[in-house]
Amino acid sequence: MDKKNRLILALDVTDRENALRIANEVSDYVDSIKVGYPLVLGEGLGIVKELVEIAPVIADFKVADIPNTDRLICEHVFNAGAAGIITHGFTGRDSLDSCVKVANDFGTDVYVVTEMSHPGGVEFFRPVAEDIAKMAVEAGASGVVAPATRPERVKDIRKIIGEELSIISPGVGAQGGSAADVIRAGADWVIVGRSIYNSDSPAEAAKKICDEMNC
Ligand code: O7M
Repeated sequence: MDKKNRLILALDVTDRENALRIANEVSDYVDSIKVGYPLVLGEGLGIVKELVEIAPVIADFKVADIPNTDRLICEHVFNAGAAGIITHGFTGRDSLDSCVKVANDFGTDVYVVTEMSHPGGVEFFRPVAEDIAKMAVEAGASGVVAPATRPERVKDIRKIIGEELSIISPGVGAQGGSAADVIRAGADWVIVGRSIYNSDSPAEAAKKICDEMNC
């Protein structure tokens, strides 16, 4: 993903019309659009094919299954035109390897969730987040997902993964995190949903976040 705006839109609206309107309005300010279950369950995987005409798409299916099922999910998503996929890591190295192999075949990216941004994200993830980050490096993932709500954890995870992998970081705005703080802590991109798509002017909201990050 080209690092121009450092902003990834989390497009968690559920209908095609709003999705395409918002994506078009913010396209100058985002490097990628993250699409997950809310929109794909609402409109089908075909929405990815439409959105890739506007910006590169990261498919957030938090893939977490046995290697064969993970492979099938990744193949579907990349055949639809997604440039990247988000996977869990707690399912183990063989499952992650399966996703990375498909991504390498397509020339696309895999991002692995380390610790989640919501309060419950510390309950089970905290003790294993750093091991998952190490595994992401060893498996050849493109990057990891780490919480903008806890910039100190982004710093910890950056130390583990080094400079080669990217950190994409959700939790800015609606969840209380600051874009500038988490970029300073070592994130490459912030992922922002509600603060943009619920705004009366998604473009202005996206521009404001970009300005905060000096991009
Ligand atoms: O800005 P928001 O809070 O409206 O949206 C944040 C988006 O990031 C939303 O799509 C979440 O599903 C996602 N997300 C988190 O909020 N926290 C996490 O720990 C991980 C993700 C995510 O994108 O995982 C890949």
